[in-house]
Amino acid sequence: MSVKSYEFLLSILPGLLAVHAPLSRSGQIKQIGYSNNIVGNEDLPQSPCSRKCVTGAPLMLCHYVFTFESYEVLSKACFDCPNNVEDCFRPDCVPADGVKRSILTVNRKMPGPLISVCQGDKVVVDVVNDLSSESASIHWHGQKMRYSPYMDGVPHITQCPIYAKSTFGYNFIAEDAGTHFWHSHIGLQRGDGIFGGLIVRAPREKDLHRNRYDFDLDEHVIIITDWDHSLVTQKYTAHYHNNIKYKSSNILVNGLGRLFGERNNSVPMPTARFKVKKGNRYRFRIINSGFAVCPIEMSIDKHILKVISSDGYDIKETEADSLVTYAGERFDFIIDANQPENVYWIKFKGFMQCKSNNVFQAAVLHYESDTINSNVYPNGDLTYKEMGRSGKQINPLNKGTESSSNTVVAAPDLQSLLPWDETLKEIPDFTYYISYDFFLINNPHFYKPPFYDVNNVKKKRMDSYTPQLNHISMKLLSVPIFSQRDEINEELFCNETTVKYQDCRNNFCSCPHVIQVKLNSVVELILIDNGFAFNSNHPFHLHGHAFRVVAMERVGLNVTLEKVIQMNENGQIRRNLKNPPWKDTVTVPDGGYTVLRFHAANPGYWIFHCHIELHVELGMALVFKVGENKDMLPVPLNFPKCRNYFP
Ligand SMILES: *[C@@H]1O[C@H](CO)[C@@H](O)[C@H](O)[C@H]1NC(C)=O
Ligand SMILES: *[C@@H]1O[C@H](CO)[C@@H](O)[C@H](O)[C@H]1NC(C)=O
Ligand SMILES: *[C@@H]1O[C@H](CO)[C@@H](O)[C@H](O)[C@H]1NC(C)=O
Ligand SMILES: [Cu+2]
Repeated sequence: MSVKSYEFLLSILPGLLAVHAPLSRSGQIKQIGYSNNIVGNEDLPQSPCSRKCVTGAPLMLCHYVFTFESYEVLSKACFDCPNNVEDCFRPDCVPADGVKRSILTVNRKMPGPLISVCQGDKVVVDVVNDLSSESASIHWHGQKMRYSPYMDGVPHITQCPIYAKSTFGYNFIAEDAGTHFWHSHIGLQRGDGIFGGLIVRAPREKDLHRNRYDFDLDEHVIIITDWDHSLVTQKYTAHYHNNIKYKSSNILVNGLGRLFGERNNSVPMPTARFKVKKGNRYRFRIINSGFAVCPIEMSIDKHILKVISSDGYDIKETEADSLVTYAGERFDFIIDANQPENVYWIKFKGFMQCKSNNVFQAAVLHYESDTINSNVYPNGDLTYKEMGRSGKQINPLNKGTESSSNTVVAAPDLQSLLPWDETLKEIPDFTYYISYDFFLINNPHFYKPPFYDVNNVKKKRMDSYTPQLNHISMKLLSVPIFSQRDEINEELFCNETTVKYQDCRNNFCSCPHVIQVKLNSVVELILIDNGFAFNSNHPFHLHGHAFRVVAMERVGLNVTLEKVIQMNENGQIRRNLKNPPWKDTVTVPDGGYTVLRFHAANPGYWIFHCHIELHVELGMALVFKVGENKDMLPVPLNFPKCRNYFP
């Protein structure tokens, strides 16, 4: 079916929905009944859009209703979970790790519905915001939205927030194949449960790794997240206003987990379980949906990981004992089920804010066999200490190419299988430094001179640090700068040059941070984590584009912008331009730099931000304006608008 006929069908859809398919809380199947190509689609793995992707076969329109709601872990829908394990898998039961708390859900599931489609399918998601007061949004992480930049899901940038009690219909073509995910892009909602997988498959014959595995199943998607035992906002206000240091409480794997060791659940909770058959090779897909500073190492007892892809871009197959992922990253890897039929631990070890409580989690790799029943676990309890695995590790924490024993997500350690393109020309068109750290400044969110000034509140007791990019905190406007760009006075935009006179190293600077780049130029970003305040780690995500990772190095415990500029001018930053991997989310070693190249070919306003949820909420973000307003696609007629009002 051509894109044109989609457009026609979409134009008549809203009316149909109103007549035949009132929006339902449970997100039930909408049988629109027009053509076999238009299907309503629940989130079941066997949903019609999740199918074998074949070249030339008809594309589909995959329609979902996503209802946002405040909900509870272990609600009454869970009956006797975990005493009766089957009850934990009843409809609407969110078992999590067995600790009751308030959460936010889409369709009373966590993770929310898995969207699994073929490349080129049309995805339509009606987001019904049934929260009592908060607004909502969904970002489709990994989709560049080349033909629908207004569907990027970033409130105040590409659209208005979806207000409580209103519905917004997302509608885009799944152009970018790979392992992706969707998540709320507002406040701290991802941390409270608003996230889910988005898998876009290309026909198998286009897959460069097609002969390396036998199965690529939705049930082998692994979504991991760090987890808390109360609403995240509560933890963060305590962190910032009462100096109660933020510590993660657990890690969940596909929404499941257990408290191991001395924190154990009195009745053990079920963990995630991934079934395989001996003799086969499986493509697994891991998505890190974490929200705090919690890099997670994964390994599987007695198995190796053959990593083949990251963020939807193929890389040369690379074997590893363990793999570290950061918030927002995805990796695909192959597992050979070549061990004796048994159950094996899949181990997840958390670092940084997850290390404080020795947070870890486990799931089960289960070889199907007549003698192994579905509730069997590998023997023994687990401890944090046993979680790590020695040997080759991909994407290690705060390490770069300074040592040849590290395997980082930059060439030559990981190599793209995609051909040369313009991003690899020797001299980029535009080089931009983005330097950051945590700063002790009078951020009015935390301090209020003269009453409690940063200098007169006792040090150590009440230190609240502000993470900033080039000493600026991103300030969102009430008017979305993309969808209502005609109403914006661009003199409001700032960058480090325009705020120079404000002395932002000593004063708190907050403004709409927008960097303009020429359409179709090759942009090089040099990201620098100064690393003075304390040891941390920030994964960065660029919307609307993917990038090549051409360098990644740790310089020392700390490094200044000036030092990196000098290194660059002295030719000491070695860029590896031979097959550097493509990604859309990448880490930067603390006290070091990562160098990215992207081709600014997608006109629009695209946010670039740290993927730690609180950090972006505090303004650790900026926007790339790619091209001029006239180069950008118009928003659809009647696209929602918002702005301040003064009588
Ligand atoms: C839970 O931990 C306690 C204290 O360490 C221990 O006595 C008990 O056996 C553990 N229970 C389970 C089910 O592992
Ligand atoms: C910073 O803002 C000024 C004033 O609008 C503009 O001339 C300059 O090009 C901007 N710099 C960048 C890198 O966008
Ligand atoms: C910066 O790193 C050096 C070692 O490389 C260390 O001696 C120094 O204390 C660090 N400075 C700060 C402010 O952390
Ligand atoms: Cu951050």
